[in-house]
Amino acid sequence: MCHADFVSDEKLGLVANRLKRASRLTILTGAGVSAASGVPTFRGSGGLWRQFRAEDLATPEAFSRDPVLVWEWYAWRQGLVAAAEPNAGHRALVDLERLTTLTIVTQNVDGLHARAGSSEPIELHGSLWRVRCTKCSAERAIDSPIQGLPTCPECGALERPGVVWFGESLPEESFELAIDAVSRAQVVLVVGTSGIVQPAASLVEIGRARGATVIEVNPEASPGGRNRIALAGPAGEVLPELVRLAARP
Ligand code: BV8
Ligand code: ZN
Repeated sequence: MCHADFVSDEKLGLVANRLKRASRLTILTGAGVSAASGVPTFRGSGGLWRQFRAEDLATPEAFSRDPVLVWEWYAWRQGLVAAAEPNAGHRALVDLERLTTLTIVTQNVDGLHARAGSSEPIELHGSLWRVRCTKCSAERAIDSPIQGLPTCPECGALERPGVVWFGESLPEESFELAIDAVSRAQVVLVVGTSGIVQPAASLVEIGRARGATVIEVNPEASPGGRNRIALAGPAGEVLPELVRLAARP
């Protein structure tokens, strides 16, 4: 029984069977899958930092104008995520990986899918846990929040967060892999995204155009809207229930 009783058992059962029958499943996640871990979403109530919106700071212009302020924002987020744990929604996707062939395509930069144990999530927008040199592009992984302004160990120039900012192109290889994953999927499961940010949001339509069934897990999913099966509940509750039902013999 879905504790929060957001979605009827009958509907969950139908969707779980659909997931079970899919020989290929692609899961597109956004900030909502990390909400239960205490990581604020971008456009939800807790998404603001001081008086700034993500679109104000996550841009090359903001960084060249005030790298200290932008690095303070990213260090704050790195601290939040470092103190967070993957939640039941992330863990359910790890369990689901044992039941069927799936690919996770995430817009999130928090690294929580990988920390939960999902294999090779495609990180469309990069990661909080990578930094890149603004001069020689040398990239390195970090495992704790940045203090002050980081400099490149290779050439000494200023490093930037290893994420994709607004106005920047997505890593070509990642986006190609994501297009391939939705194009070959029988089911595209969309979890915790407002579908505002492009080109990530277009992946759902690409999947549907190739014949995939689209299922959405989101408290704000509109049952009748956008021709998809809507499970209007929180990922941390709906996904574990779905996987429990799909795992039944
Ligand atoms: C590109 C990394 C062009 C950084 C992010 C004008 C100028 C330039 C570009 C544009 C423009 N107008 C539009 C664009 C395109 C732009 C864009 O889409 N803008 C939006 C704002 C309209 N896109 C870009 O700029 C992209 N690049 O277009 O390049 C180009 C082309 C050719 C050559 C050169 C350039 C780059 C976009 C990537 C931006 N980077 N992140 C960082 O994180 O700091 S995007 C950022 O938003 C995050 O990655 C985040 O994941 C993503 C999407 O947000 P969501 O994940 O959906 O989160 P949101 O808060 O919106 O929604 C949360 C959802 O969860 C809600 O629906 C809520 O109901 C639900 N929820 C809440 N709780 C739960 C839940 N669901 C389930 N369970 C719960 N418990
Ligand atoms: Zn360098």
